[in-house]
Amino acid sequence: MHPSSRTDSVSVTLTGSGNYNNSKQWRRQSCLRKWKQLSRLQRNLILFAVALVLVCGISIFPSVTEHFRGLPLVLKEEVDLDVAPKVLLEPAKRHMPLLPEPPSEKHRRAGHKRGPPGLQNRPPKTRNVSDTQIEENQQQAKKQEDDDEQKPLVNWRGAIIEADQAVIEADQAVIEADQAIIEADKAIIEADQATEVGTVKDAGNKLAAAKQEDHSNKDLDVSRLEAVRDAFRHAWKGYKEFAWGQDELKPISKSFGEWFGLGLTLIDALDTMWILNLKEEFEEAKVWVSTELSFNKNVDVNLFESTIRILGGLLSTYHLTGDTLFLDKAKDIGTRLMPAFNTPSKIPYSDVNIGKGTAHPPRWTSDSTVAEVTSIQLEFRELSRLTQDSRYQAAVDEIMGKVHKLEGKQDGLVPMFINTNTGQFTHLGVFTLGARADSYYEYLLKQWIQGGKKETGLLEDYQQAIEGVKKNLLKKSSPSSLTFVGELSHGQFSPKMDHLVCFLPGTLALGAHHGLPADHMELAKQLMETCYQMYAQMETGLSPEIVHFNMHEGSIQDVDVKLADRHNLLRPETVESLFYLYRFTKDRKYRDWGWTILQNFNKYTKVSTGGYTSINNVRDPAYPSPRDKMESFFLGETLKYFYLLFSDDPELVSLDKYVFNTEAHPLPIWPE
Ligand code: DMJ
Repeated sequence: MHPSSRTDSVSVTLTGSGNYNNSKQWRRQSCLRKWKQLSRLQRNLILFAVALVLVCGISIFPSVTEHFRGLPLVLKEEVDLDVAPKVLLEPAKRHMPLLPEPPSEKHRRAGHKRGPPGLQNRPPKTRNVSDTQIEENQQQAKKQEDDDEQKPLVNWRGAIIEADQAVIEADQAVIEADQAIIEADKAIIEADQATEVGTVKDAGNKLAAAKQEDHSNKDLDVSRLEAVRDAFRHAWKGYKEFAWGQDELKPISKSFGEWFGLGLTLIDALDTMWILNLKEEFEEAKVWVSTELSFNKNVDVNLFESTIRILGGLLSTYHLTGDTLFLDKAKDIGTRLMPAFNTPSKIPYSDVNIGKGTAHPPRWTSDSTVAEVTSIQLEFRELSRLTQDSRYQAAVDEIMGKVHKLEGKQDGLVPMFINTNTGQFTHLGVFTLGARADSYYEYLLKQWIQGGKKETGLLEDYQQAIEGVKKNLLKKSSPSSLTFVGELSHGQFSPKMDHLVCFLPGTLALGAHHGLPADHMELAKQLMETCYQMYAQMETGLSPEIVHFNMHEGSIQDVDVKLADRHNLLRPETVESLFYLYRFTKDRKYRDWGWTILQNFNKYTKVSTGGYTSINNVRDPAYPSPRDKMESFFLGETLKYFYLLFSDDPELVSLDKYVFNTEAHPLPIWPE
């Protein structure tokens, strides 16, 4: 039976033919008509099939919906990224786990969260997907992170972006700072280059200025040197004209004074002429020495004065010229002076008759002056060295040995008198660096230098004495606080200072030059200033013989000068010290000070007809009151030190080869 089989088949025709009407009502009536035409079995089969489809559809619905639910998010994100990159998206939504994480794992992660909050919002690992899926998810997440890192302005990671931004900004700042440093470096280099150029220019300018100054200083120094030579010529003119071969010129009266009758000024001035290169004058003086000078005379001479001026002058002239005439004469006078040492104590008498060969103390006393008996050593020691006759040196060394051990010193300071019979100090308790003691200190140092710095007893005595000066005699004046060297009389301090004390700055500086403590040089500078002020504060600009310093607060000026002390004898000590200070410091102020002093000598002591004169009153420029006497040391010392002060040649009597005696006659430092 074939029709039943056709009836059991389901034939569903969904589309009609003929007049096609696609309205909703026509479609509803058509479907109903066809449903009614079906058999009961067909209808049940169709209902069953529909029910089956519904059941299946419901069972697979979640995975399908989830599948289709995830896809658009990614697409949306991609769209969002492209279109609206700054839109904030929740990190948790982006990496929403397909299944919730087990609480234990979640807790474990939370306990190990590190870093800023944004960094802690990392997607938890999924547990309900395969490893591939996890990997894919991780790769996708990483890719996204990488992408995001490529696009730092995508700020879904909020703080991280901000942190990154901060890092970027910081990096940027570092870069900018680096750039700034580079710029600054460039600027510095440019500035350096500019400075170098400037420095070179500056240095050039300075060099030019220095050269200019050097030139003008040289011109100045040359003219000052020439001024000293002029001064000497003028002094020599008066001496030659009115006092030739005599001891001293009396320039006002155009005559001469005799002391020893030995041509004192001429001999004292010999080495000065040599040093000043006054050849003509030197030659004529030499002729006189050669033809006229005789020590075979029945005259009393002062041991000290004739030693330092005559013996010293002849020895130094011999060294400078090499002419044995002067050595022979030196040996002659030295030998004639030796009787002075024949005393009970071996402390020499002050006076010797060089013709008779007898000696004696001054008529009124048996004392000698300490400075006199201790300031003849350089000359007699040198005479022994030159003649190989030790008697000269032995005589003067014996004095030093005795004085070294004598009682009566105070902190190395010595009294002013020593008895030729007992060999003891007398007039104890009075201490000065001025008259009668001054060159004792000077010769302690200079003998030590002369002998090659080996005689440590001399050095010890010198250093102890300087400490004694500091302790007992140094004070400050008012109002200018000048350091000065006063005197001590039985424990009583007196602010009295002789111009003679102004040898001390030079001697202190010399000691420092030869290795003694630097504070000696400091003291030398302070005292140098004081000695200059002794000139500068006077109306004539010339120092008196003695000053008294004011120590009371509120004093108007630092120095007072007693009527009896207002004279100036053309003494050298301040100029001598200026020479040492300039040699060792090269401070031009010392030259300028010297120049001022020389000008004032020219102004107030120069005698128009020839020569210079001592004056009675340094406080009266209108009438300084000439004394009518030119001391031999003005030519022997004062003018020589002026010349050496203004000379730029350190080899012109090098202080490393020579030591000046107390009359400015240079004697050689003994070779080893
Ligand atoms: C010079 O004869 C010597 O310098 C001596 O040491 C002190 N007196 C005069 C100069 O003033």
